[in-house]
Amino acid sequence: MKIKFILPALEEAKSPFWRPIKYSLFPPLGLATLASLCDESDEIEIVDEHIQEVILDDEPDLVCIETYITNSHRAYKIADHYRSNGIKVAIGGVHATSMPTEAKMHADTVLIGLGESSFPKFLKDLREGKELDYYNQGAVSFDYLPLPRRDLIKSEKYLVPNSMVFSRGCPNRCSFCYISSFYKGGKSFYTYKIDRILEEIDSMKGRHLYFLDDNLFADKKLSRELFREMKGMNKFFQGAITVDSVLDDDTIELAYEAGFRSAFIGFESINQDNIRLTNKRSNLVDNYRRAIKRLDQLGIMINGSFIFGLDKDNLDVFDRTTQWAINSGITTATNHILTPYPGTALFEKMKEEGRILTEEWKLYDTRHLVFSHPKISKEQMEVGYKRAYNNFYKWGNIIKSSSEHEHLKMKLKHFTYAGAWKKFEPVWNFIIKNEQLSKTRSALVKTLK
Ligand code: B12
Ligand code: SF4
Repeated sequence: MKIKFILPALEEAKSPFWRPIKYSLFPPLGLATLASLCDESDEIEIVDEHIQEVILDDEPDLVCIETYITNSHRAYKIADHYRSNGIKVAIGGVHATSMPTEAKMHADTVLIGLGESSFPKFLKDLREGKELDYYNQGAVSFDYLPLPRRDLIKSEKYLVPNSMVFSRGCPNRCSFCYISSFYKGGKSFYTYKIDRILEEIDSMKGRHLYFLDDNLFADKKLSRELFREMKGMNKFFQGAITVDSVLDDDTIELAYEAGFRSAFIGFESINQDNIRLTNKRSNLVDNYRRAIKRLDQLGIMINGSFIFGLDKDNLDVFDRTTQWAINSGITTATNHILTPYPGTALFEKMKEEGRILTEEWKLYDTRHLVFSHPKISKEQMEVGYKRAYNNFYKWGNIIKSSSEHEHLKMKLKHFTYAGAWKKFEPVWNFIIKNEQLSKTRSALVKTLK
């Protein structure tokens, strides 16, 4: 069978605000995972619209499309096009899982949740001509899965081709997080076996790795074992962790010894009343400073993630949070306007309270206000959001924030990393256009080292 996997790009890909470097970071790992579950005889193609054009006048036997909330509009357009030509379309991914009935209007089959068990079942049914309209995730095991088909990915087009996961989901249930929607009703946390994880790491060339796990330290026993095994493998890696997991025990030291050099941390808010609203139990605002200091002393940079628009926020939230991040030596900031993704506890609550202003999913990109806030208007929120980013990445503030670190090495790392990420956009665009991204990878490793 001829199978075409597509990761559609969000509308923004055509807008002047498009940042090519942001979307040339990671290859479509979910689709490469699904491709590994096809038959050897299948002819497979993976198309990532973020880095290439989607040719629509071909005639595969099956088109499989991955949806996130912001690309769903485009995903449906592509699906409608193929179906109008009589080609079978299957849709899955985070957004289709939270809105299966909506997705079904554009697909022959909707696969809900993780595809590791349902996708092979669907393929078998399809080959026998008895495929269903919907497939639920079913019982999933990660024990004996083949490695993702990275050979089908255009690695040279990505800054970080070596992305992988060794767990899926998270045991926590923060009210705003997609976890509460994607893993609804079942287990919300799965892990791979240690041998399988090491095999996957070994299979990838290069020293840099990015773990896309939602929460790298969620199973401390497993991560500690992994980090002990990775010591001496000469890798440098990045990934997401929680505040409490930095302080609990010595896992963070083990991670550092294994090559962990940059942590994505969801601080979300510096107001504990807000944190209480989100049910994010891993965050105690009083612990933030201690966690940051520990990471700084070890030599691990921080990408701090912040949410604006939680109910206890006032108009001063943008400047206060930004100043706090600068004074704390946070290397890069990822800001979001609170976004109630459909299917989450937050969305349900806001819907019940009549606060959802629009269900235009394109606007659920964490840059637009899509619900009514008690104290901040839509315009104030969106202007404040932009101002927070602009201020954080002003040269003066990058220098100030870099100088907050104890050691010179961290000061320099911070300055180089933050500067390269936000201040050299035209250079990145030039590099991407000329297909030279792979040449910048050694510079990334040097900075992380
Ligand atoms: C890497 C990543 C990105 C990367 C690139 C995405 C890529 N190339 O894959 C970048 C940086 C570009 C990105 C950007 C954004 N992202 Co993002 N991203 C992720 C992240 C961290 C990992 C995705 C991943 O690879 N997962 C691992 C693979 C193995 O799993 P998977 O892709 O989900 O695929 C599995 C299943 O979903 C299912 N499946 C998926 N597709 C299909 C299709 C079929 C046919 C079938 C059968 C099954 C199936 O089976 C797969 C195997 O299990 C996820 C969070 C997460 N941990 O998943 C967020 C996430 C997907 N992103 C999210 C968001 C909001 C965004 C942004 C809007 C953020 C922003 N403000 O800019 C943008 C816009 C993205 C867009 N194009 O629309 C949200 C989506 C929420 C939602 N309800 O849709 C997530 C869940 C993060 C979060 N915590 O909220 N992102
Ligand atoms: S700890 Fe992070 S990944 Fe886990 S549910 Fe909360 S926000 Fe989501």
